[in-house]
Amino acid sequence: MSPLVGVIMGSKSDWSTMSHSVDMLETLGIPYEVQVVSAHRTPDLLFSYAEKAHERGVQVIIAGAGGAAHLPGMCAAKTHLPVLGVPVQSSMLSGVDSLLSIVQMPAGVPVATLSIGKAGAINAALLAASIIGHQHPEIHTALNAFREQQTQTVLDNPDPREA
Ligand code: RP5
Repeated sequence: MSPLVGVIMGSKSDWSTMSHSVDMLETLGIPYEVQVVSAHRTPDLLFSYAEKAHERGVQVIIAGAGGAAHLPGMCAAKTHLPVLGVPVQSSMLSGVDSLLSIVQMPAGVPVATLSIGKAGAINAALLAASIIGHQHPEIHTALNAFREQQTQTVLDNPDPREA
């Protein structure tokens, strides 16, 4: 099946964070593609990726980057697809640099910005499921099942002292 979600990241060093997006996409049964695409080191590749993603059937792009994180914004500038930006936790500034680089887009070129790190990567996949599920009801079904299981896990484990 052709990919519905494109997961891109600025460096292989982002994989330990962005793998959480991929894990959640797999949990929900969403076909995806994944690739390193750097805004700074491979700008031409970024432009061609963003311009051609919709031709492959991609409906949402998840873009993770750290530091001077221009990848999500530049990607959004070259596609009409929704771009979900994940700020990767950087070693020097703990990801605040990544967050601020992604979140404050000028009016006219939106990036839906998630939280820093693992939580943002997981939530990007869940948000992609919400968006794509309108055309693919089985994805909404999988998303609802995940949420029901998450709720039940909390209800079944009310004692915070137990592992
Ligand atoms: C960004 O620079 C990447 O997204 C990564 O988070 C950061 C550092 O990249 P490496 O030097 O580890 O390749 O472009």
